[in-house]
Amino acid sequence: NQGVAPVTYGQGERPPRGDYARARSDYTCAQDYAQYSEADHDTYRRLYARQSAQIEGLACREFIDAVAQLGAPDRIPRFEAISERLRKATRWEIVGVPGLIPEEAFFALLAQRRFPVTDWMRTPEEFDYVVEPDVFHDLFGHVPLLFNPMFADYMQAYGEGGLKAARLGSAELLARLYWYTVEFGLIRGSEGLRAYGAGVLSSAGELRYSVSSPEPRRIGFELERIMRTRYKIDSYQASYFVIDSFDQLFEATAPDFTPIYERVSRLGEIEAGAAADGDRAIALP
Ligand code: HBI
Ligand code: FE
Repeated sequence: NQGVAPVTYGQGERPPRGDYARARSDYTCAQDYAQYSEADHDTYRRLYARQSAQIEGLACREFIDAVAQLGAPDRIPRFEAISERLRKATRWEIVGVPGLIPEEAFFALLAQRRFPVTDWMRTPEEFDYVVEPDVFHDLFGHVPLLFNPMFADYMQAYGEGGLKAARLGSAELLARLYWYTVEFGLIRGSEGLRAYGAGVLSSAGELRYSVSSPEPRRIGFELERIMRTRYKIDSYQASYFVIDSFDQLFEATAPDFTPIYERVSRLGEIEAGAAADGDRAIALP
């Protein structure tokens, strides 16, 4: 346990929260369950109650069917208890991390079917918005869909693709793919337009906004278009990308990305809310 240097995130000037001194060299750490105050458990209970009350009709069916796997809704779950169920379902497990970790360490964990879950809880004052992912964002937003076999396979393929991209210096393109699928992705299935991205599912306001507001642009999933598109980290998304199925997402990670990187770097970036040639616009029902 030599401890690791904390990672600065976003513009890189804000030192992250979390106690990186207790992390192993792969940035993982045991969930420090003793750190949670009654206020922390109460914050979890209130966040869970607010989000779970609004998922019907807004979150995708696969998420709604799996969210109960988090266990009791009134206290912060023990990661090991969730991992026991998750291993049986899709051979994934969740591991504690002190907060955001460097991209390569993050990709490496996903490639091993180990999802990093930040173990600190936001303060009651941050109830509506916390800048960095906390234990609620990671557990409620990311973990339920890891119980879905196809999505679970996509997440591992994404991690493997990320390791390759990092070696090619293209990790930013993979970060955009993560942003517009795993964090803010929408899916249009038999029930209509629904959210599957963790950033949307764990947000009080953006969940409804993403699938029902006429304001944002909604574009059919297209890998190169996504890799060209910049994103904003501190407001609702100006554009959302829509898949038809998790199979489609998994298939998209199959090809070798190298030629895609070359084309993307030649074609140039697209601003978060802009339209681009060839966009397949997805209309509201
Ligand atoms: N670290 N703990 C943690 N959780 C994330 O979701 C995360 C990260 N580091 C980097 C990162 N996400 C993104 O840059 C990915 O696109 C790699
Ligand atoms: Fe996240």
